[in-house]
Amino acid sequence: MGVEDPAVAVAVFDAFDKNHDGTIDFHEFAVTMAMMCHGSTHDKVRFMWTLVDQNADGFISKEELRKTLRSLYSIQGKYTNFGDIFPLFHGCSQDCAQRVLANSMAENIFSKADANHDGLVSFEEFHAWALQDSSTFQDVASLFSNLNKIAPEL
Ligand SMILES: [Ca+2]
Ligand SMILES: [Ca+2]
Repeated sequence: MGVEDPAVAVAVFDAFDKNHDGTIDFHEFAVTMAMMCHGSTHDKVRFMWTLVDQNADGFISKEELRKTLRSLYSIQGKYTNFGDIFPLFHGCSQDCAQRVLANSMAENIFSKADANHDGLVSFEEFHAWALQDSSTFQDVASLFSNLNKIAPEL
């Protein structure tokens, strides 16, 4: 499939494989994508959480967030030239733009979501952040929606 980081590929797979039988059927995929487009904020938060908390320890580390965002931006980078959207990246390689975008988004989210400053984001913190900072949350949600485009490769 078209995701470079194996850990993210596994997490994407798990998130779609609702009945954990090791396969993703079209129904599971359609249900997940419909939820990502039309679901409540809570549903979207839950879905994102499953993907980002790669070691399933109940917390998001900045590294987990950065790696997930990196993969999501690399998916977006297949369809988008970042230099066209962000003048800042004009003349930068896609790889460089993806790294910078992922790092700055991870820093941005952590600075707002890690309310108790323990260096980790709990589910409650993540959920509270999604409600408070809805414009950034929507940006991230639209990145997750790009998973739709790699569906044929899954
Ligand atoms: Ca974790
Ligand atoms: Ca925290």
